[in-house]
Amino acid sequence: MTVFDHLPYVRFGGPDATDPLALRYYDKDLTVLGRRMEDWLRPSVAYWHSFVASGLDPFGSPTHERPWFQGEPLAAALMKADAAFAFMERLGLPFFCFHDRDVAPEGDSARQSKALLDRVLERIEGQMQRTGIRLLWGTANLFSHPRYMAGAATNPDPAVFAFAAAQVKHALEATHRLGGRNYVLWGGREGYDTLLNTDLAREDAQLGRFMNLVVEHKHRIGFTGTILIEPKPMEPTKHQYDRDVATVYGFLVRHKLLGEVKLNIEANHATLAGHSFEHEIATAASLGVLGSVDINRGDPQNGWDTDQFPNNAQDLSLPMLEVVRAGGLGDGGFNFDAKIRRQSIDVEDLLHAHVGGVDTMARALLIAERIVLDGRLDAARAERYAGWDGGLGQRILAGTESLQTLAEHAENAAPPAPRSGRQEALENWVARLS
Ligand code: XUL
Ligand code: CO
Repeated sequence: MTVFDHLPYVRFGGPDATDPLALRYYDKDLTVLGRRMEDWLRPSVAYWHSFVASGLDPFGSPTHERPWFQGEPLAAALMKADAAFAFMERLGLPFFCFHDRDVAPEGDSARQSKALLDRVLERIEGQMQRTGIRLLWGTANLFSHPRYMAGAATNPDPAVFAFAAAQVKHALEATHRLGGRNYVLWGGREGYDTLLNTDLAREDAQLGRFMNLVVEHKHRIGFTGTILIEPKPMEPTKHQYDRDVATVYGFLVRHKLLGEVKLNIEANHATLAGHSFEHEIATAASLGVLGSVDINRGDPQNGWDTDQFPNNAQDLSLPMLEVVRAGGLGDGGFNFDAKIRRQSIDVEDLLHAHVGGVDTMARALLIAERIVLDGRLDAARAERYAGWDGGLGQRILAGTESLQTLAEHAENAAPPAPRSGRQEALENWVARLS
């Protein structure tokens, strides 16, 4: 028996359904732009937010009661695994994601922690077989334990680097064992709180070496999934090195990791960096490094990572359009890196959150489909750049023009006439299709 056993199995009921836990839009087998809806979205449950978070905040104690929050740690972890799969089975989404420390307790040594992880993996493997739920990605928690307070790979102490390396080795092998499709590195403590004690050049070199070691080990063990870095500009540290997509791209180039590592883009991390979510997705796609998405939303009035479930399909339609334009996420997916609020203390709240979240994504995908099928947005964009498709534009890009020849061209031609960007007309098209 688990605490989730009394929850109903979530079913598709269509837009007119009256059951609050029925799906209105997420119809996993519906064909959207030639692909099943589930294959576009590949939704995933985050083990940490759904089964580990307790409602604890900087001002107050845990509010969510779960039986596995107490008792002998290994027995509690096994109980948590059974409950997690009972929940996910009822929800019916295809994937989950986890940190090593979400699923298994930390032991007294790196060796003991690995043994504990292996014990729980056995249970998780059985549950995955039973339910058919797959692993989107695994990761290592390199930020909670005090040993990582000054960073993991970027720690001033190489012994901490080695400890983190051991942890990532075990978590990567665990991900491989469970058939995970990606492995994520989020550098929560890879940054600084003050420049007064920080050597930026050393820390960049350390982080670059660490990522190269991870890639080397991936190939050594035959893991065919994708290594992903998750950008975030700040929180928990004042400044994090993986600030945003463009910054991480520079890091990949600098450390010769291009082609080996892609990005996991999170909505609320994009907004923390002062970008829109769609900007980060479009930037990653244009640079060829779009990997996966952590889906959530921030609060427009708060400047921190509130990790709320998405609930506004119109807001999400432009990020979704960028995913569709990129041809989808490949082996990636949309992982709900989102948590229920501290006052949401009934287990039903967790189901409502995911049902609303996945329906919002489905609605956003349907809006993106309408925009693509309508075609006016793409046509307007193509027309805007049409000059670059022939004559002068092609010669410039091919490198056959010089400042000298361009000056001659400009001096002999009539000055170019400004043309409207038509922003309001385009915004109206999108709004009318939403
Ligand atoms: C933290 C965050 C993490 C990563 C995985 O802001 O997003 O949960 O997704 O470590
Ligand atoms: Co995340």
